[in-house]
Amino acid sequence: FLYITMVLLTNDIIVTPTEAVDLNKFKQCNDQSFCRVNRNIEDDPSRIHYKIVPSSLHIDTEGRLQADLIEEGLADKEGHSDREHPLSLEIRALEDDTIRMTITEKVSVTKNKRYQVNDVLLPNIEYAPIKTLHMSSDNDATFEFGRHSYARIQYRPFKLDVFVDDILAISANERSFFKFERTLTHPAPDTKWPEMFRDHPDSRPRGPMSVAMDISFIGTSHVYGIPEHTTSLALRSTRGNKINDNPYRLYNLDVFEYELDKTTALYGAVPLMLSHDANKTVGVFWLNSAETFIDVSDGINSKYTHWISETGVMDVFFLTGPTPLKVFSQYAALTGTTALPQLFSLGYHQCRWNYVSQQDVEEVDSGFDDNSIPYDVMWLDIEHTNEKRYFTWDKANFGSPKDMLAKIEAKGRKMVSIVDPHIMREPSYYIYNEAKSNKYFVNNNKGEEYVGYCWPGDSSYIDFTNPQARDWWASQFAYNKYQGSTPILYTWNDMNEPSVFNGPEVSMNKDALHYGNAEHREVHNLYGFYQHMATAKGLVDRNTDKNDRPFVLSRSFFAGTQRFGPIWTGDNAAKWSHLKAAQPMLLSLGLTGITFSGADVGGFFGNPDGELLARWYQAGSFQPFFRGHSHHDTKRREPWLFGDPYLGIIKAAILRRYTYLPLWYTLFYQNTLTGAPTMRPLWVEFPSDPSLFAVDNEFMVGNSLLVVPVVEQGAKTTRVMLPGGDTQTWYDIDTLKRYFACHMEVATPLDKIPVYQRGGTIVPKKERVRPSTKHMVDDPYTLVVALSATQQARGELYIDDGHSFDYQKGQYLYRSFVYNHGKIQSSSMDNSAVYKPASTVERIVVMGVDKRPSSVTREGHNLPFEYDRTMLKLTIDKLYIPISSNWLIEVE
Ligand code: NBV
Repeated sequence: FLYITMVLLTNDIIVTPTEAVDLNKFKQCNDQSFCRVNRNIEDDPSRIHYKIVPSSLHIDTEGRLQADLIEEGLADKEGHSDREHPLSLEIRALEDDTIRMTITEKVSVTKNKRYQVNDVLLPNIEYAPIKTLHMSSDNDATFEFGRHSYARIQYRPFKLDVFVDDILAISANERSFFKFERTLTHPAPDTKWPEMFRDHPDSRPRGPMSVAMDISFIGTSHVYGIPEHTTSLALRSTRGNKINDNPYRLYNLDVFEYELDKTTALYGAVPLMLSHDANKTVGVFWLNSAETFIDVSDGINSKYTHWISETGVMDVFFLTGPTPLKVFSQYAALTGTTALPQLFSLGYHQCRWNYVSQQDVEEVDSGFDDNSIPYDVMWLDIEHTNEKRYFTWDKANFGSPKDMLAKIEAKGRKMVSIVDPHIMREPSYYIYNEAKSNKYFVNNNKGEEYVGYCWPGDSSYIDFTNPQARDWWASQFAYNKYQGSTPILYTWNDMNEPSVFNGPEVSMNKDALHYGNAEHREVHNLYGFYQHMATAKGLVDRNTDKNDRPFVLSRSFFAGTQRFGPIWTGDNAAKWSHLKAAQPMLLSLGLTGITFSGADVGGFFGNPDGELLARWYQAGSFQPFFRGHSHHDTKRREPWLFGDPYLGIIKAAILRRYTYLPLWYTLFYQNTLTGAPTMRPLWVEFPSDPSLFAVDNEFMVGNSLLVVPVVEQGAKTTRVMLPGGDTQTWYDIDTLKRYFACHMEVATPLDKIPVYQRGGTIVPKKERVRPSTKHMVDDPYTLVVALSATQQARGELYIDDGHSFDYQKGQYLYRSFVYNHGKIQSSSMDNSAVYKPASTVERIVVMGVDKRPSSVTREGHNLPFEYDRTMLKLTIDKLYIPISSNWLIEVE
């Protein structure tokens, strides 16, 4: 017994090798005056109310609504005291049922203008002029926008109500929490301005400049989004709860050993919140890159939220849905959709900190072949460099990178190397030198090169907010610059919050200075976004034909990051709780545009046992970005190191991922058209069922697969809920057994992850086992038809060359498959698509066929088929019909 206890204890110690995150290292709302003054506004009876100056309200020649906003008690005319220049309010309508409200100072009293986020919004946003303003009473005016919405502006106190289909959906400043700390023009900074956190001073030379407002979502009890946090998908209240009385924080940080179920900040930030109820889905996008806190609480028949940003202009978008899919496309119209990934990047990625030498790389690579496990990408972490000088190689262990890359390429695979934003301050390092002489580094508050401590020791940080610095950075990926790189080497940007080991909260001082004299506090949440942007550009530009889609994984992110590449959820741990937390985290990211995301499979810190690792592969294989990764202190965990039964289970999970790649690729293409996430909460697919609104232990892949990851240790059974009305059918993808919507307890031995295909869908698959995606290009397709109760189903398939931009010139194929009462038809969804792949439809499997067909024919010819009476399964095999052709098969 004693022995067992000791083993358990030791194991425990190995699983959690270091102390959990020290929350004292990180700020809370109360540690900063900007958050405190705003958050306490609720209890302040003397708080200032704002009003619109009615005579100033007008629509300008471009259809923008404009007005002056002043504090209550001031005269309704301009020319009051200095301190109180009016604020200017502007509201614009967009083409797509969205309005944008911007509030800023009418007169800039200092030479530093308030920061307005650039480059996050797409450059070609289409505005639709607001035509008329109805003065409905002497205290408000209304205007219509979009197809089904209108807004009402109340003058006194100022309030904006947004109506969808005549129902009040969003109310801004309903509770009068609006606050706009005017830029002050003291001759010298006020003594109250500088603030201290632990031993880190923040000089705050520009004084208090916060912007804040309350926003109520009416008629709903569920809000979502604002990643990155480790809480549930449906956001919980942050007020009136003694234990969790901390607002959600958006401030990109490198949090060592992060904790679960916390509203504290993590690596990335997307200030987009969605609300959903059985009648509507709407969204609010708060475009601000400074530190932001968001309180969520329960209002009367509504969800209250309170948004507080440290500085910047107030720039808010109201997205009026009214369906989940409409909100996704409205948000995509603002910040863009996911860059279409290369097919290889949807395969399996093998990473570790570190694969230590070329030989190590070769051995791990061969291990996959020896075990007949496919994989696509081998990753190199920081140790591959010459002492953390990025863009260089460690001579001793990676002396001939081109040979190594050539061997990987010969296998049809790719590699990724890490390139962090901190640069070793060493004059003989060419990157440092060039950046220094071009003045491409961030400066400290005295205007000298900012120095922080990171992996290379004393480091300086590229100022990616500077467009010239970005171009210069991009040019470093040219093959003649990045010696040893070849076209199959792609990139990983880590530590780009940015992480500064000796900085406040392990990040950069807020009074550091960027391009255009912007303070770090203004641009903090954009730092990684801009590095990601510059790196992706570099990977495109390095090829003379600029025709290879980039692949860059970033840890830090912001709204719009989806245009540059995937992100992952950083340093999780090999714990069951972290496996569980991955689902809500990835679902939240998907709802806010960043659908190409994943969590380190196996957990980064600590050692998973075979069971946890196997369960993690099963879950990860149904998540968008699928990469195994581990910390250098952990034991090696390549799939074959665990023996039976784990190897077989992990292998089956990876193989299954590869069979579903046609579905994943199609979903990513569809995201480029619609913005809809590939991995979705159930409520997106079943929007009128309130019992699903908080579900985050199950998720959907597109509209077809329902996945129930097993996240409990030793789970012999798992609770499964199959949603939909009484007639909704579901098919277990392993047994093909048909179920109707229900709750049930499913046996989950280690080789079983419950996954169901929804009746009414057709899923394209490729079923040959190959070493990597490159070998699958011409492989034939299987169409898996899951019939609805009314004997119908439909699905789509997108194909292109998998790697170039030629699809933008028509080199693709978008097919539709429809099954309708025995007729299966394939047709083109898009006649401008001209791609002609060599692959064919080999097999059609139809699930839910109630009786044996008497015949199956194509163009009058009989086709052989098999029918399985117990499984209600019809198989039409060996068809080999070119995937690009139109056809009709009849089942009678
Ligand atoms: O580069 C080393 C690691 C990397 O493996 C990990 O994925 C990143 O999230 N990196 C963080 C820095 C050190 C973490 C303790």
